[in-house]
Amino acid sequence: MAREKFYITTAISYPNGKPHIGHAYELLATDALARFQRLDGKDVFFLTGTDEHGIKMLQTARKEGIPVRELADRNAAEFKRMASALNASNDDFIRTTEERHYRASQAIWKAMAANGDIYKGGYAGWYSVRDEAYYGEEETEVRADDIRYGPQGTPVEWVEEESYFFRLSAYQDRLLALYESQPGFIGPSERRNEVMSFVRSGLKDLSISRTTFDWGVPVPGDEKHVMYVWVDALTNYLTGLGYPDENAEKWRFWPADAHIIGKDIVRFHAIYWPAFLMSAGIELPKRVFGHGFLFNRGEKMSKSLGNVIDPFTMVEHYGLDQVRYFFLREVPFGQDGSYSHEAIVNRTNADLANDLGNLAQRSLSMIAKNCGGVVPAHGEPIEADKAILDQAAAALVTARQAMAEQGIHLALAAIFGVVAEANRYFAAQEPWALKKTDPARMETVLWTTAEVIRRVAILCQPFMPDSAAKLLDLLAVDAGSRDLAQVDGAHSLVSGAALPLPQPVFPRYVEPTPDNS
Ligand code: ME8
Repeated sequence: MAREKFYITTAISYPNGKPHIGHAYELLATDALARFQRLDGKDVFFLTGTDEHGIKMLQTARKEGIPVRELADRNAAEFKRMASALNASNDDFIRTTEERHYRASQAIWKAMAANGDIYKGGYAGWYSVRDEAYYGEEETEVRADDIRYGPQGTPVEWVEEESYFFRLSAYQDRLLALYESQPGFIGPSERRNEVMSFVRSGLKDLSISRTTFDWGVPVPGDEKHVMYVWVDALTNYLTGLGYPDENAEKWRFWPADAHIIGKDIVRFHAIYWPAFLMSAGIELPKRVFGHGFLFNRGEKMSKSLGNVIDPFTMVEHYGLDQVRYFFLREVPFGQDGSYSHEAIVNRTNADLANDLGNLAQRSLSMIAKNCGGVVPAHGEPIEADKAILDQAAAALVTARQAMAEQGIHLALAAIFGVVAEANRYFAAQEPWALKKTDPARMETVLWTTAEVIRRVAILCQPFMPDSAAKLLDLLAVDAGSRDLAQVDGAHSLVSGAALPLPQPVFPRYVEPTPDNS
């Protein structure tokens, strides 16, 4: 039977600077969602990349005194390096300056034009270069500094030029019908409500081309114009699957199952994108999920505030899986979150080093010492054994449900709930005391603990791939037996199987001192 397909994407980032922790956060959350579905037997395609056109890129290049293509090349390389530093499992990395993307963007443009949705006119209105967005006058305000700002707090400038328009106003009712009939189209629900009220308040036609610069995809048949950057940017999700070649091998992944993006760009994904697709006669994605923003100790990150934390430094300093775990566990996915040194250290030491790491190290060391280095035997289970094994099996059900709705933190809470309970189980059963009084029961307790660790480790793979693999290696679980379907009693550890010598998997974070830094 053909496996069910699953197509997931991140936003594509502007490479006008190096990647920051917000970019890293989105990528690793999406990676966890992709890995989860892969381990759950789906045929997954995961796309990320860079959004290289637009005025913001041009202005940054001018400021640096370099050609814009050089800026794009330099920083796109940094985004690729970040994907590998974060152990992202993306299947492709798209750059919007690639030839394949020009083809896709021009094809969707032609399809929208053929549907009668594109016309030429003149644009006069406000534009934010930082957001690469057009705003209605009523969405802007002049502040005390005499500068006019848009709804995201970025300055806007007056633009007046000849432009092609997309008949967005014609899609208002169809969009509202979409949100009504497919309540899961936009998540979380606060974002859905915002979009619905924006669309209800009325949609104006959208300016979709510019003539005052040429850094963009040329408009087919009128090369004086380049496409508005968001028209080409959104199309990346199709380019990645081979569009416009609908016979492309990867086209079978369309429609996207989830576009994972930040809350600031929900309007583009939940209004413009489905309207473009309807116009071009292309199936709509199933879900757009807007995650929250990360703040450094509650302050918004910005280059001028000097609190932009480099994800490379963070991973080097705290460890990759520690960083992955921290962000995915600490920040409810969909809400804003804050991070600080103390919070990362606390999660690293409390959850990983103490709860999971120590439990594995203590139980596996006891097995090595007292059970001849093989998986111990296990007798008739008592209620406590059954309860902890059942909780581990139930965590899979919870995690599946949560991950299907991007509740990444809920999945991790269920998994680490098992770890906390397993620690209580281990302490209450006192296998070290049983060693003298009832060695057979000691073996059952150690087997049960090791089996719970096996289940937890399988479940941890999407979030902490390397560390989970190390745990599974310590339990001698072979590479073909690590799918989520194996988190059950039918695939339990087999008594008598040889185990390698236990090694610590989750080091404690120790504050650097002048001597050891
Ligand atoms: O918006 N915390 O690119 P981008 C969490 N090119 N997420 C953050 C964040 C933060 N502090 N800062 C940014 C763009 N992001 C467009 C997207 S998609 C067709 C085109 C998120 O480099 C942001 O919300 O400004 C977005 O999802 C992604 O990082 C890229 O942001």
